[in-house]
Amino acid sequence: MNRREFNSNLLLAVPAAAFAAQQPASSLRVNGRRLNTRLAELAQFGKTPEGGTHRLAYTEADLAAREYSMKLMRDARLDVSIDAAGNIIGRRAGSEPSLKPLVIGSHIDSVPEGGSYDGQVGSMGAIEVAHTLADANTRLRHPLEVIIFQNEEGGTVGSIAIARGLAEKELDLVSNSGKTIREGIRFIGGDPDKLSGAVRRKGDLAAYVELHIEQGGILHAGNIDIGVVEGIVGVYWWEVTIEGFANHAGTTPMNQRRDALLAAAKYIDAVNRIVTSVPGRQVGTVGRIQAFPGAYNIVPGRVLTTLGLRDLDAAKVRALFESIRTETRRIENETGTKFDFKQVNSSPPAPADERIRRIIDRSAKQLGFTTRDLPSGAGHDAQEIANLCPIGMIFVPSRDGISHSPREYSTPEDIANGANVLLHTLLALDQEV
Ligand code: HGY
Ligand code: MN
Ligand code: MN
Repeated sequence: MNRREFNSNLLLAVPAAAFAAQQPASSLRVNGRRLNTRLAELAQFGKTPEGGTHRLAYTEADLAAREYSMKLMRDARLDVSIDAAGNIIGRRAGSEPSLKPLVIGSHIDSVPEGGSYDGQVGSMGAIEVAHTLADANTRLRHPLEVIIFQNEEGGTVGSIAIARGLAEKELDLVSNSGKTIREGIRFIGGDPDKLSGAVRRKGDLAAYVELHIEQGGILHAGNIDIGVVEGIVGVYWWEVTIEGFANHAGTTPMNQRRDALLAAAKYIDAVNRIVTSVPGRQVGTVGRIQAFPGAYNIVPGRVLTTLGLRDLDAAKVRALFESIRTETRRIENETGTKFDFKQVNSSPPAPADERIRRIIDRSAKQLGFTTRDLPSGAGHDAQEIANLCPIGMIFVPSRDGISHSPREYSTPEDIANGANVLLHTLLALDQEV
């Protein structure tokens, strides 16, 4: 007996009254075929030979995918606009205009050489929910907003712009596309000189719910349909510059070198050693490294690299960073180099709202799905929007827990399940907040 048969047999055994409570309040369901067809079409923008997606924010592929998504929003009878920060916003009025909007959405930009589901499932799923409501002529009490946040993979840039505003120094940061954030915002139709117009205040939104792939292996390994997210880890990034001294690789004795790449090797090992030295689920990653001048016959005089730290506990991240910094000071003395850390992203951890978690869990079970509570080891726009209103996240399984890879995959059935849970969570929130 498979999971679906087990669930349907289980429901037959439930007494009538309890059975009624088990049933979804509405018979509405998303159009799974339409949703998965659109995901396949979206994947064409920046498709890689390996079958993944390389659609960096602020590139031509991103622009084309944005145009495609705005067309789908219009087909779903949403009023579409782009805010000053370049976020795409689809709106539909509610029957009670005095209420604050219920917001759903995600992102469609990808990491370099990434997959076709991260962010995309939540963005297309949100549009599908809006389209299903329009097809059924179901108007919510609350206004509805579907938001596709810009440049989530560059550090939740679009949702920071909405939740707390972008500082001048952040606008000068260079994104994966090579454009500065300021140039990128202009490239996608925003106006970096009017960013205050994109900022929302606490209380401006009633609630935000994001559908997303798990990007980890808990649901797939446990054969569980839906993940109910407990909270999202804090995500902290630094650009790390290591200054040594470039010199002749043949005539410079080994004990007279200031080798920046040797210092980097000791640094990378230290990050792993320090992060794994304390119990818990914290993670530390060095994701990129470049050595200069970069020739066989020159001792590397300069290294550009990175540091990424994550945990549900911000204090633990601070402590880990201090330990790493102390260790790099020792490496400086040992190698005659100098380390500089420039923080480029700081997204604090965000707990999901208890009541929204219960509504997600109830909606999923009423639809006959199995559920499990779990934290998010990935960062999301939801953790920025948590500064404005209560948030919740719905996960669907990622095959073998693979993500940020062309091998990222979720089944069409799981994707449709997640969109149905998003639909029913939205309908319940519309009645309960
Ligand atoms: O990096 C992350 O966790 C997210 O996928 N942007
Ligand atoms: Mn994502
Ligand atoms: Mn991602």
